[in-house]
Amino acid sequence: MKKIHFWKEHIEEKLQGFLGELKGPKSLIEAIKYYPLQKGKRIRPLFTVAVADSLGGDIEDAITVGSAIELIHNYSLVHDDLPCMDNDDIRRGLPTCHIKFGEAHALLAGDAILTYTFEILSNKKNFKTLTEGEILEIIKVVAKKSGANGMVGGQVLDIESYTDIYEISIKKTGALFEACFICGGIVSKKQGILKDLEKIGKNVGLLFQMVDDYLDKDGFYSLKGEALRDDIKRLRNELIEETEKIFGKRNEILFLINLIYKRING
Ligand code: GRG
Repeated sequence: MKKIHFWKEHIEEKLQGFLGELKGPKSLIEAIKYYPLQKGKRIRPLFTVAVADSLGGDIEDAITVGSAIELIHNYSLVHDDLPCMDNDDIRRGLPTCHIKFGEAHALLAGDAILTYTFEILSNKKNFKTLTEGEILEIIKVVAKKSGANGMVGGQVLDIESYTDIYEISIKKTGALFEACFICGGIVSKKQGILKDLEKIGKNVGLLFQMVDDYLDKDGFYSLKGEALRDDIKRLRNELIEETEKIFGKRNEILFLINLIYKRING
């Protein structure tokens, strides 16, 4: 827990640092900073750092990559809240980005967060231990998992009321968690286990979405009702087993999985 707390503080500092360097019209910069600098769980970057920590990767580089993925997550929330999507007025107990800054600024802030993510990732000076090849690989993974056949694709299936909730969730939510795990592996120079890491990331995303749906009583809950609790428990147990196989019994990844799981018990 001590480690998680320390990493979370560093992720927040890293985000503040990156966003503090960004230049542009004042109104746009304010809208860009609004979500990423709010209090979030930072669960995605924490997984990247926890994976790197368990595999002997450089923590500072993992924090940089994780923070970049956290920016993608925040851009997706800005766009997800827009009137043309979920049309939400409140997020994290505060007015949503478009309510505070207007729709056009929120749309453009989301665009700029997305492009800034790749500016950060493509700057070799932001990394201590990664080769250009590894940086390129990370950029490719993050782009692919957040794009048309990943998070954005999942969002499209969702708004089209596509019926396969597993496919929607694996793409909309799981793909970014897959990126977190794969990138933790790349930072740690463990090419041989990237497929295994991707699988764990997918199932962590699925667990996250199932728990969220259980609490909101929608999505998977609409399909399964209270039986969803058993599915969540089963998936959590499978995940713990898979994770222990690769990382052993003492690591922060297990703690983060249980943090997601425990939300169903209030
Ligand atoms: C609009 C391009 C585009 C994509 C949207 C929003 C989205 C894709 C995916 C979110 C999927 C998701 C995780 C849904 C569950 C809703 C939810 C709880 C989102 C917030 O994620 P947290 O809990 O947020 O990690 P914090 O506030 O901790 O950052």
